[in-house]
Amino acid sequence: MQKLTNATKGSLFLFLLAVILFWFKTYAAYQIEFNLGIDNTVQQFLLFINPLSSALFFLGLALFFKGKTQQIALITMNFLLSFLLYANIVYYRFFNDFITVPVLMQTKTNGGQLGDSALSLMSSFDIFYFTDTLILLALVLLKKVKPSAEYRKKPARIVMLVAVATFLFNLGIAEKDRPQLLSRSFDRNYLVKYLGAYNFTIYDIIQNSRSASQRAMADSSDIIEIENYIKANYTAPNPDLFGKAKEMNVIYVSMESLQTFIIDYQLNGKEVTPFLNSLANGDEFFYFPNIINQTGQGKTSDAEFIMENSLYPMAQGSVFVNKAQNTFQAAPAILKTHGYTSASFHGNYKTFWNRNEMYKSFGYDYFFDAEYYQMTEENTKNYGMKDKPFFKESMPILEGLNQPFYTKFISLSNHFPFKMDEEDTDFVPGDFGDSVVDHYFEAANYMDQALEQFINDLKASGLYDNSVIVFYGDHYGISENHNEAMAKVMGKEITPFEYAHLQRVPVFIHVPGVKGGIQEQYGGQIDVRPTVLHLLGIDTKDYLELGSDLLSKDHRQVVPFRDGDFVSPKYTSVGDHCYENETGEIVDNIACSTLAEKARAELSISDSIVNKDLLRFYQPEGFEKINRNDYQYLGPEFDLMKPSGE
Ligand code: GP9
Ligand code: MN
Repeated sequence: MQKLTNATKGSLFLFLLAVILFWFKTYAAYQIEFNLGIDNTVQQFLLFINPLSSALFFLGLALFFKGKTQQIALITMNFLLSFLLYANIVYYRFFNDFITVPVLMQTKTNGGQLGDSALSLMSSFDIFYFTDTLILLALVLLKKVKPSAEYRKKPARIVMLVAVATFLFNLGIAEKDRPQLLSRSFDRNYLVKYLGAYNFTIYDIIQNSRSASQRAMADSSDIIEIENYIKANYTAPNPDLFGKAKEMNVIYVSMESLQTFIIDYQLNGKEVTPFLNSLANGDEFFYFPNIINQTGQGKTSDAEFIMENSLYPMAQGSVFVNKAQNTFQAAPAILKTHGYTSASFHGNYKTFWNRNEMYKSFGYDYFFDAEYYQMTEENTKNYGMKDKPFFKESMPILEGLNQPFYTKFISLSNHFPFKMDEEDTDFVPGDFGDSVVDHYFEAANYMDQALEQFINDLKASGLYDNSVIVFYGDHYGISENHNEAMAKVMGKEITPFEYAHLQRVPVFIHVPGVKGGIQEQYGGQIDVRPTVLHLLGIDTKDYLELGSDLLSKDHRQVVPFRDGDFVSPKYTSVGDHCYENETGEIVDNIACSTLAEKARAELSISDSIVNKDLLRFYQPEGFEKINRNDYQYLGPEFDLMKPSGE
């Protein structure tokens, strides 16, 4: 320290002052402006320390200069960061969301819209967010701190090292509290909460530039081969069922974490899902017990993507998060040209899984998110609304929609770690020595009751008789970490073959006036869209999709998982092994090899479409292109549709 000249001390003083003021200001902004949903003390702690690494890093860059330039660099950097923070604050006041690169790219819509009201979103108190810049400026202008005459590398480098170490420390704790935070990147709120508003911006810039370069290298010739493949593999509809639900409403329900093994399962002699069992064994619904989930890291959002686009999700990350700006020809958009109104209902906030951006590309007219529901303490658990109040409060909104409508309800209660509030269940949990598995039964039982309540309400409203209703499990609820307990549940060892078959998710389809029943054919979530569109009398031959109608006699039964494994009626391929379904025994790989090639080809075609944004080069006949700018989900106060009770 003694070696440092006074001038260096002065510049370090100014730097440290800048860091501390900036740090505390950012923390204050988090508390005052953003609703980040802090659940525990680890998150509280992370929120507090997360501005530090970026403050040290960015403001520290100034230390690589000397003299006046150093002071100017410090103040400029401080101003730029403050401006970024403030821009986020103003944007958040209106959109309840953070600024992302795509948002900046489409200033015409978001920015333009914000432009009109930006002034009304600002207040004189906001000068607070620039006080540190002003203090630094005053100190320099009044010559209270002298500029450092010489450039000293050492302190600058130490500061950079400390910044990186602080960031890694921050990231380490965040990953522990929320595994796969960066790779799954499920919600901007979470990234800001764990890593900070500035680090989030950097992360967002990196993600977007990666995505943009893939897209830029593609051109319209890339679509030709794909179109040929898909059209050659088209599955013609079943003529007996085609158009049986013409012009009827569509109601999808995403059943959180529901796996097929639970259907007809009895725990201590008691059915876990008596209502769904009655549907599975009755004739009002088609019941498909052999549909596998094809989701990847995007979980619920991947399931939504597959169901509505009949394409595969991404191998890594969530397509909802990474490709929301792409051109899609999703079910709501297809049905729009047939006069349908579309809406998604979900008792969680709209930024989760970037739904509010992706739904624009899908052409959703409405998105009824948490803001439309009574998110009281007793109504919510974990990510949001409990299923019973969720469906209850959704009913009046649903009844208010123009018909025919295409709707989707995303349930939440049966979510990891599954434990229910006492007042919501009297179902006795399992006793398999694994809390997650044990509580899965009570949560699934609660969801079953909520679905029964929903169907009863649909019957009472008359909608049951003119709506196609699709229930689907979104993805597994119990991961392989719980194989030991699951072996007890299933009464057999969970081999890789058994685990692959545990990836089955139940699919139910009700078509008014059509007799249902059990449909044993193998299929994937990818096959549901062509099945439903054909029931509605819309031929899918012009769409670039990879699914095949489950109810057609030509239905294709080689069903790829996202990782390239697959299930087919005779063989199942997992990793390097080929299993015979009948025995569950490993057989020679030759049996699987042709099928494996097919599975891989389909995945790679889908990956090309998604990664290179190829649908922008393809115009299906009669389809009206979606313009994302026509859609905004601004919440009840901006919508014509009012939330229930108003
Ligand atoms: C959150 C809900 C759950 O909105 O969809 O997401 P998940 O963790 O299942 O992907
Ligand atoms: Mn889910």
